[in-house]
Amino acid sequence: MSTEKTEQAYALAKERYAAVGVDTDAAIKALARIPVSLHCWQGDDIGGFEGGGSDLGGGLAVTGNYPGKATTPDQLRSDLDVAYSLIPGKGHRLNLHALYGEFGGKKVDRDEITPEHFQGWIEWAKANGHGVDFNPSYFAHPKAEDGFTLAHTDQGIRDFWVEHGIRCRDIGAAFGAALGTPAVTNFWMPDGYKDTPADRTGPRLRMSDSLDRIFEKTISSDLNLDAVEPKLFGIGSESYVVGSHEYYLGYAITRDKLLCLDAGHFHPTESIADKISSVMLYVPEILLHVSRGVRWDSDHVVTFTEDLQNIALEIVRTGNVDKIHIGLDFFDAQINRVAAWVIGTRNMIRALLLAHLEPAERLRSAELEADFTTRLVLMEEAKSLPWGAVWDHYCATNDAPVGENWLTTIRQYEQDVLFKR
Ligand code: RNT
Ligand code: ZN
Repeated sequence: MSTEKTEQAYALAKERYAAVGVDTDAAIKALARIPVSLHCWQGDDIGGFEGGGSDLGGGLAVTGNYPGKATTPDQLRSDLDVAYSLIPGKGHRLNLHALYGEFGGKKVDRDEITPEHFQGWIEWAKANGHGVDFNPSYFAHPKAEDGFTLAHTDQGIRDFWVEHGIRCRDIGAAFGAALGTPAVTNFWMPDGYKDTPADRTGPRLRMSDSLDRIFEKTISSDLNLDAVEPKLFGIGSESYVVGSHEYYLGYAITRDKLLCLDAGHFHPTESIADKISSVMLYVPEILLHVSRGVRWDSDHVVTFTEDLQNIALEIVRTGNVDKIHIGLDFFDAQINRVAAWVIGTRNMIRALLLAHLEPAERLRSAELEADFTTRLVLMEEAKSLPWGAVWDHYCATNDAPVGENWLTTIRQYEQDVLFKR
């Protein structure tokens, strides 16, 4: 569509929205300030650059073998550059796992990593205006092979992983200092039992002890923010996960940590949308791992589902978006990996736009007057308001392609780069 037509459609949409009390220009302005953190691991099936060849483990499973996977830091950065160029808005972030350090062919174990190994990422992020978030990697390692890390019964193994956690916070802080925006360093550990445990308390006590040791040092929240990520179950931890929702909710509240809500980490009929307003009352900030579980925590590419729309609505309705860090968490190796990032991130931003276009004032006043008929009418009619025209305008004015045209860029990149790897 021509720019002229996009703008004509936007002018009509703006008028239509004004009639229901929504200022589309204000919505766009608010949206432009929200960063989304792209997860590095969609680019290479959570491979990383340690070169060890350990099984992924931790219950993580990536399916598919689409050609062109990134195998070096430069390749991954180049793929990310293409993805960011097709996503509207500036200042989107990168969510990096510890196993993506640059080790120059040397064996550097997880308890030896330092900010030095992430210098390449720091420089790239600085040059491209990205903030960086960080994650210790408690999987794909011989010391995590039996499914336990920080809650392991073996003191030596716990000590090893505690050291990893301590170093990761320092690396997060180094990113924060270099980039002028704090890293959210997110702790997810796979610890759990496949079959019915005899003791559910012991591992949780060991986990708390390990985490308390990791978090002992105070680090300024200008540099680093710690988050903890609960999970209901995983492959190989079907019967018991040490870091359950109740466990980490209590931990985060008592230790003043961020709680991470992953959309795939609850019972399939449960949505994290409803949890946001509750946990925000008791923890300082939250991190989201926006994902799409299909029948289980399958980490499918985020599509424009009702669940996603509800998550975005609840983020915006809190009126506290600065305290909600939006990360993505999916991995699909059956389709072009760069396209997967673009699809999922554009959908996240699209859902945030739709949330900003909600006729919020009219809905709330109907609700306060207990006029539930009006509330339902407004909600349903809002679904067919011309928000697509606002989205096209947003893309056009924020350096991103309008509509599906971005796929031609991906196809060209396949021919020029990906298929030559
Ligand atoms: C696993 C968690 C975790 C991972 C990443 C790779 O169930 O969701 O966030 O997906 O850290
Ligand atoms: Zn997650």
